[in-house]
Amino acid sequence: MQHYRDDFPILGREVYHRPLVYLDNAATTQKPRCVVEAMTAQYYETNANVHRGVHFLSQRATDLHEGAREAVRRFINARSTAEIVFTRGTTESLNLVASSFGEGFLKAGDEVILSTMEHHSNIVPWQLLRERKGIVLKVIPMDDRGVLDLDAYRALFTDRTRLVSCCHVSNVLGTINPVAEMARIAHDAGAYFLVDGAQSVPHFPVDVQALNCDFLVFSGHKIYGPTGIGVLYGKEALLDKMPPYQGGGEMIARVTFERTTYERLPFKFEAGTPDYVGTHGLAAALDYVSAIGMERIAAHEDDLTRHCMERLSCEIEGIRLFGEAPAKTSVVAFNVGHLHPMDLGTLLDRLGIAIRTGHHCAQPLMARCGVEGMARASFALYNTREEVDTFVDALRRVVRMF
Ligand code: C6P
Repeated sequence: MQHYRDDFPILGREVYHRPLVYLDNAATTQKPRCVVEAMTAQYYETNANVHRGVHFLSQRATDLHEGAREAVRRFINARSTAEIVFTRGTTESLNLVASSFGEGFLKAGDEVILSTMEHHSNIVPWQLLRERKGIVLKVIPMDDRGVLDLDAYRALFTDRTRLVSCCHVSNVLGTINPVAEMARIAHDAGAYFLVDGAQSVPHFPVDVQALNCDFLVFSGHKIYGPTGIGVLYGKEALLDKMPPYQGGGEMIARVTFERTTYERLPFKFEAGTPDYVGTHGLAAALDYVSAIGMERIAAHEDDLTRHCMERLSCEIEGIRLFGEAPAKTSVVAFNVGHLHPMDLGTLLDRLGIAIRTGHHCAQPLMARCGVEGMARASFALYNTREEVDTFVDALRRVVRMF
């Protein structure tokens, strides 16, 4: 995968006079030239608001925007573009479902199941709903390796369970949850299943029909696309029954002061001018990774993850790795002895190595692991074994300083 590095200009830069080793890809990925150029070209050559004008530029911009929707549909193998709603990102997609599904489908006492390893974005919107509607939240426990307890999961269902909302891959542990099986269990119990794909869609092929999930959410910026654009996939029959999320232009069929009727899917959920340059950039990113092949990307990142975990566990005295599930990818979280992860991150940064430290927006998971924070290295298609080696060597050096 080495030669793809040239597609990412930022990887050639230095920080503190050292070559950049960027290992914070779970937070956001770097952008290939083709994505930036597609967006620049749109601003320079095809900028006009979409779905609104009869003029040439508006028609052309609309074609690009709707073409991007088709690119997303193809990428996750949805049945129809009516099932692809553009949002600002995973967080907004989750808020949309909590708000709209919550409004249309949930009553006081109804239950939503989450897991111990959820990102705050898949916890707080449900808590806000709990405050508004009096729903009940239940949590799937996990073992010390970071594997969800499926027996305990089965036991959580009651006749009030309406929805399970669970990450496909944990942004901290890297655990790949068996969401197809979990969705089947939810469906057998008469509940819907939402997959938070923020950390899976960028790393391996995700097929919504194969998973048979009811919703899937992800962010463009974690899959080499621009910031500020994301996706909500929802089964058409379900989205169709859900009330609008926000009101405004674009989502209406007809407005009078007495009554408003709503547009068909997916536009019912897309109030206001969409980020049509962002969608075009996202489509360029999806084309880019598709041309490389998601299976190849997955194999490469698995190799980096294994190599990193092996070297860390053999060579760093006092290391504690978080997340040792058999099915795991792309993320390696750790602490070393009593060293503060922030100190590790700061000293590694001085050596040119970018990792993330802190609670990773998963404080309940930190509590489960008995820590306040962790250090985390996370990989993308352009990372190399040499970079992993540079990181481990630098960490050895840093640890020796204490
Ligand atoms: N995790 C991380 O460094 P947004 O911010 O909306 O693009 O994505 C939110 C989100 C939701 N679910 C999961 C599993 C995630 O990993 C994230 C984002 C980043 O781990 C930023 S906190």
